Amino acid sequence: PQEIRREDYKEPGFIVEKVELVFDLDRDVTNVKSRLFMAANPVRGTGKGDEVFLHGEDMKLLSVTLNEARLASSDFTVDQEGLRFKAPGQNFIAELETQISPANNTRLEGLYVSQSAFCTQCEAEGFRRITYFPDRPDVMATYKVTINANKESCPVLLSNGNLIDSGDLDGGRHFAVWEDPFPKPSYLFALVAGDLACVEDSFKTMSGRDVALRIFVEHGNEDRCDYAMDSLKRSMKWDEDVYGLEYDLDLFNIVAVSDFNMGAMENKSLNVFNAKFVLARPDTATDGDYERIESIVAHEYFHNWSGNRVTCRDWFQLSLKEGLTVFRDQEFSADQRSRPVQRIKDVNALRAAQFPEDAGPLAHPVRPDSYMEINNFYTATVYEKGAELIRMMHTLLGPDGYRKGIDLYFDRHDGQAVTCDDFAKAMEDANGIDFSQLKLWYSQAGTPKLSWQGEYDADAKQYRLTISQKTDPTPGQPDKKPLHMPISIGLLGADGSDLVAETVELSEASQEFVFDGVTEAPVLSFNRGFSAPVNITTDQPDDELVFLMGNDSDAFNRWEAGQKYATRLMLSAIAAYEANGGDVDAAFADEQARVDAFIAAMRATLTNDDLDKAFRADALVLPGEAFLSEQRKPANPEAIYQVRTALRKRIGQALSDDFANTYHQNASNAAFTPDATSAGQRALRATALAYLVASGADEFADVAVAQYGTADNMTDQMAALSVLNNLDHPGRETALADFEERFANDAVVLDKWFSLQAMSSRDDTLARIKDLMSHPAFTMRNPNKVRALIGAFAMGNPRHFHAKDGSGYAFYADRLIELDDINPQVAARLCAPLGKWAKYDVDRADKMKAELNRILAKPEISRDLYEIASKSVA
Ligand code: HT7
Ligand code: ZN
Repeated sequence: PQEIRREDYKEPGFIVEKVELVFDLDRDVTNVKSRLFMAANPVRGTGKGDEVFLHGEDMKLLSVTLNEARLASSDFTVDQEGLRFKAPGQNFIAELETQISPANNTRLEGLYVSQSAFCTQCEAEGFRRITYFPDRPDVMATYKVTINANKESCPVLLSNGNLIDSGDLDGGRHFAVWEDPFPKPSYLFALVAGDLACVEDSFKTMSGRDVALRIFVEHGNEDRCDYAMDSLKRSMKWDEDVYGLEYDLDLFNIVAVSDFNMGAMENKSLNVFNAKFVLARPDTATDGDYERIESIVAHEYFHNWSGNRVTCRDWFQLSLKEGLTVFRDQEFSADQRSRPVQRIKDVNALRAAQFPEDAGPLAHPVRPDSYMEINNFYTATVYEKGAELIRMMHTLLGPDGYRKGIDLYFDRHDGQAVTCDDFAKAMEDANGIDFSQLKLWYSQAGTPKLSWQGEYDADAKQYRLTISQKTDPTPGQPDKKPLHMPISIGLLGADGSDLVAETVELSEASQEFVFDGVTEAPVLSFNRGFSAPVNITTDQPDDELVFLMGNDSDAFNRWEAGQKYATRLMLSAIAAYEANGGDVDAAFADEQARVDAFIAAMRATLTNDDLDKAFRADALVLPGEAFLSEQRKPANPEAIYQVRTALRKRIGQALSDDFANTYHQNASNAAFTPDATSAGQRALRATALAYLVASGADEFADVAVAQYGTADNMTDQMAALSVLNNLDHPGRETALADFEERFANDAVVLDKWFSLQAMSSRDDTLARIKDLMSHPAFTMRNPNKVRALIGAFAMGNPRHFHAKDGSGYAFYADRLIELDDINPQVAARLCAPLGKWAKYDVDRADKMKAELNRILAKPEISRDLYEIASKSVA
């Protein structure tokens, strides 16, 4: 497959001003007629006789008509990429008639069938599977869409914009006509048709307009839409309050579908969602689910401005809309819930997905320079690191300067398709500053490593801080430049108060900052709030970390200090475990004093009632196995698992009374509400239960069994089931069987059951997964099922995925090969875990590479999977 390069960007030769589409919907043969009002592009100087190119893939082309004259087959050419003909003039009307087969569309790109409903997914390049069109985001047109369908099976007919006509047709069919007044790129087109239930509400905008809000779901799910609807209304209000941005149509629709490649899609006024990010009822959804629904509903809604009103010039600019919109949804969640807890969650996600990506074979800049398949670039780097870049702008400019920049960006570019440079320029112009060095974050891949050295001069009452930065080479980028970044710091006095709290701007490879008036030797709190997305290599003494855990006024860094201490402790124990041949008790023998000090600090956090419960729950969770793997080379998954499990056991035993108190004190008889405070209480109680069970005392497994049986909400039930899941306890099978029976017909909830078993630390896990593949509810055609069972195994079960005999790798590669023929996009997204071979010992690395090569040898491998597997094996 060919690489597409950012530097080769050319304006379109011809643009489309208006599109009229007519769909005759049928599961097997859908007829699509399109009328394109086209014009030569003055910027390119094209005109009559020049070649017009329309993208198109996997369709049957029935006819091409230009200015009402049907073309003979010799007047156009069609290949695997699209259709070419000569322009009949500067302005002309092109009419195309195509046939597609939605029921056979297992890729879930373009028009497909989910359950019995028709739906579309056009980002990034799905529209070219519906009709021939210049399917690129810088071609923006208005759309008028007519949908004809069987009235009984498809009573609901939806597209973007406003409904302008509808009525009955012969033969049991009916039609609806939708018109979207806002010019949009083809990736924002959507169509949904099916027998769906509708939940309705409304929102009054800041200028007093009433907007009808509708959520469409499968019949029977109407009572699971309240939280999504409430989240939507809160998002609309927040965008008005914080960004001054108002919704621009009188209708906003959300449709939940079961088969979806990603989380959700921001099609103009017709968002399509993976059902798991809409449906929630206390007995079916956990607090984590509620939280994700809130943030994804907000994310898609925020795209109405950051993505739809102002869109991307080309797909290399994807972070223009995604980085900005992730930052917006993170801030929305921080305002709705606890700001520090939200930051911890976001940084955990960044470290779990983006830092490894930036350190591996698939590393790429926030604004990539080339791709084979754009679907492979919906990555943690484009999304999460892109959001960190916007966050740094926010920190450097302050809230007012940031808002000035945002206002200018939307004023200047409303209705346009623009670049990341245009965004940065608006920020610069509104604030009269220079972001040229900061913009390197767009183009330079890799996570910078920072080290610091502090020196206190008691006589001068001065603290000198030297910060150095270095970024390791990444594929294609051997030399890195120093980056510009804000570093928030605090200098703590012995009583724990801030002697200094400031944000400094690092821009050189090594730079000194001097703080005057520091009256005593301070403890440094570095990179507060994770102000810059970097790794820090300086080791701070244990006692300073304990001090920060108990005193830092920056809650994020209180948590961070605990994570650092725990990581350090576990890394030494892992090294000892390996050195002594796998004796976990011996591994901790030399660490007793440090373990005791750490446990005492954990106890102080657990019992500190001044701290938010959600924060305490987070602060008590040890860094995960995947994170620890990133800190070791070669990573030894068995040693990591054994040491982490042993430390949890020690903490559970040492703090057994405290955890038991916490568990009992945080029981609640009140009816479930999904608010952050109640969720924090449940999270703390779940953490206590997990440690009590980890302590190994049998009585607590019985407590978990009892909790599973009596809980009136899914959060408490899953908390119990997750701890039972790793045990050899009869209660495990009984609870799993009960869960399966209760939710046999509930796809979204049953996925939790598949995932739990895929992530179990028990030795029979892989055999169980193989059995579960023949479960009646499992199918490789549904991405949620594949992610729940197969994806969860590779990403959530490092010990078994990396089994020494290579059985985990072989099983996984078989599934990717099978999946590639069904849904290449999902197959490619799941391939990354095999690409981490360089982190492991030679034996494992060879086995992982052999599987990648086996995948690459697959006949007719997709472009999607080829790109990931070939870059990973290199
Ligand atoms: N902008 C949306 C991305 C998306 C997507 C991309 C490729 C293939 C399928 C997809 N579904 C959704 C989602 C978002 O970031 O809001
Ligand atoms: Zn998005």
